[in-house]
Amino acid sequence: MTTQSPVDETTVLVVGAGPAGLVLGNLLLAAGVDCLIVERGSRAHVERRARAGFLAADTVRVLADHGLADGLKARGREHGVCVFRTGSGEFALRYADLGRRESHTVYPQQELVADLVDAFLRRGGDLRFGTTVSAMGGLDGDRPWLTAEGPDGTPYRLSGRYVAGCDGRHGISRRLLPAGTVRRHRRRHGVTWLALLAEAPPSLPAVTYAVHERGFAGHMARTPAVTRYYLQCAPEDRAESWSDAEIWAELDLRMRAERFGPLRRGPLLERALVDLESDVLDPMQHGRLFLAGDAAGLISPSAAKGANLAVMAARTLAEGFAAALHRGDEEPLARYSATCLPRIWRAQEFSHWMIGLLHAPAGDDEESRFLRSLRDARLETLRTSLPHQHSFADGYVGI
Ligand code: RFL
Repeated sequence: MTTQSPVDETTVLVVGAGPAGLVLGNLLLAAGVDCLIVERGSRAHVERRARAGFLAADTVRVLADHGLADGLKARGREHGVCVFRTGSGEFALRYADLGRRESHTVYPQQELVADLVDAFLRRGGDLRFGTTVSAMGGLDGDRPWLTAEGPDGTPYRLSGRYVAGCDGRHGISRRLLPAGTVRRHRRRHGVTWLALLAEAPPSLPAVTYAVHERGFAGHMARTPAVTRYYLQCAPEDRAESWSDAEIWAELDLRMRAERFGPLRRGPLLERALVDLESDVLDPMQHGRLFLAGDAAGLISPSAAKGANLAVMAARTLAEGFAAALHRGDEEPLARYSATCLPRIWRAQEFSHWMIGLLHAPAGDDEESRFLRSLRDARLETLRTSLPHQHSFADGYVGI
């Protein structure tokens, strides 16, 4: 049930009910800080939006420390191996036995979001679905405000002591950091994926990355009945222009099904194009506005870091708000960007390296040939060098 409280004054106004906003909201309530979450989508929409699935051990610890991990402990699955398939064969990297010796928990993002919504409402939180923030102001003063439009379309004002912009890459908050105070760091990686969700059990026991002359293909378990696949495609492709038959044929080819065994097919529940892109703002705050998650630091899904970074930023921000409000200590909030950005940049660096590990241009020009040979050398180093495997394991599962 959506709660609709008459109260329009709170302490922390949270925009967006994705992983960042919901973790922040739950941690604030647990710390005794009033907050209110405003979310544009309906509850059904946010609880069905399939995206991430791989949660790092650090993320799971943060959730468990705050009583938010019951669902993922009960239904998530531990995952500690990834496999690379190339023209010369395949090799498995048991990253849970290397480096930090940590594994992922595979738990679909929409199930985590549903658990977080449920926990927030059970704690008595005020969560307004179907409500869009259309304006924000007073960020330089001590009483910032938002204009929100609820399901009936009537605008109303909300005010608080702080605003947390957790409204993702297309949200309003990131546009309100004044030009001149914030520097944007952006890269479009020149790679496009067709992201697919198949109603089919995983075909393979591990995440499998296939490097093929026709482009990258990936296989990632989500649940015992649903599997995510990725197919690199041309940037100008349209998701609908791929037929189901073409998708499965291309997956078979790139995953080398003839050699390693067939993929389990099923209806495609979702297909969407994802342009691999990074977009980091520095600082992630201005006055009383603080950004968290994709709003502050979009990362390509190549290394499955986005939802994890969102949870970690929400934890840092919750601690900052609690320190300021309970102890009058503004220092952690003042340092918020400086605390988060090194973590974001380490994840960006690893994610960027993964893009170069898995992709290279197909052309027969000199540069394409050079980049393909570099990619092949990287894969060979990873296959044969134990120090590189330890370092990969740290970057892959660390956050
Ligand atoms: P979200 O999840 O986008 O939530 C933002 C929310 O803000 C709302 N909103 C507004 N509400 C009110 N007023 C407005 N004006 C508003 N504007 C926006 C939106 O409706 C939305 O509900 O951002 P958040 O919380 O920062 O979380 C980020 C993660 O969702 C994202 O990083 C991950 O999904 C990225 N990602 C992955 N991350 C991982 O850690 N592991 C993975 O395995 C993984 N796989 C993926 C992914 C992202 C993918 N896509 C779709 C790019 C796989 C894919 C295909």
